[in-house]
Amino acid sequence: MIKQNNLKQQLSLYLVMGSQNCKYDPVETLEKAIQGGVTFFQFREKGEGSKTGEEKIELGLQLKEVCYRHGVPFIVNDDLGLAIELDADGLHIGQEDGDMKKIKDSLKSHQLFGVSTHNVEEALEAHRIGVDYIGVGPMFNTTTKDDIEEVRGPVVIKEIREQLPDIPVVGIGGIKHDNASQVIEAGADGVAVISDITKAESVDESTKRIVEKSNRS
Ligand code: 3NM
Repeated sequence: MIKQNNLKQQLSLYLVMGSQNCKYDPVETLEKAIQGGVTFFQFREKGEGSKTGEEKIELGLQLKEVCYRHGVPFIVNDDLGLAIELDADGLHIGQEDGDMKKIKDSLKSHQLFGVSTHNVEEALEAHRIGVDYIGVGPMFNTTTKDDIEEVRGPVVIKEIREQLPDIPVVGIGGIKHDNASQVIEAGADGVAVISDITKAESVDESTKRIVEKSNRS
């Protein structure tokens, strides 16, 4: 349904979030973030304090409902079973989350497949497998994820763009309103953000600020 055509546009502000990242209620946080301008959403219920089992499924259903009401794609992080069970719009995995090709083949044809990459080699491999989009990180320092790779910054996006001019790309890691434009200028179609939205005092204001600052114009 949402496959490909306007994917690059839809990736412009990608909120990645689980309940463990939120200052406020996660359903309210997502609602406010979408009002503020979020265009793509990934349910990443992972790490300390995150929900598991039925609670995770229940939260996923609620967040999916918010996305559907607003026409925002709902992507599940890591958990193929959950992506199928919730009939999500797609699945996003990291480099260590299993055999990429097998996972891609397990998805339904309408489901998008995104992969986290950190350098040109990983991006080329993801492209070879036929992923719909890639995340590239970390752009900047972050405390949200402990096991990040070396920070090389937006230059990695520039390098990937030289090899893969058309692949949909988002930058991730430490992106905030004051550095988002560097990621877009390096060639990304969008920015993926956790804490600058989920930990903000005002979720919608913080989201709007990122939208304003990351505009290409
Ligand atoms: N992946 P924040 S960095 C989920 O480098 C994730 O691949 C990364 O959180 C990568 O926006 C990251 O709060 C955390 O910095 C991003």
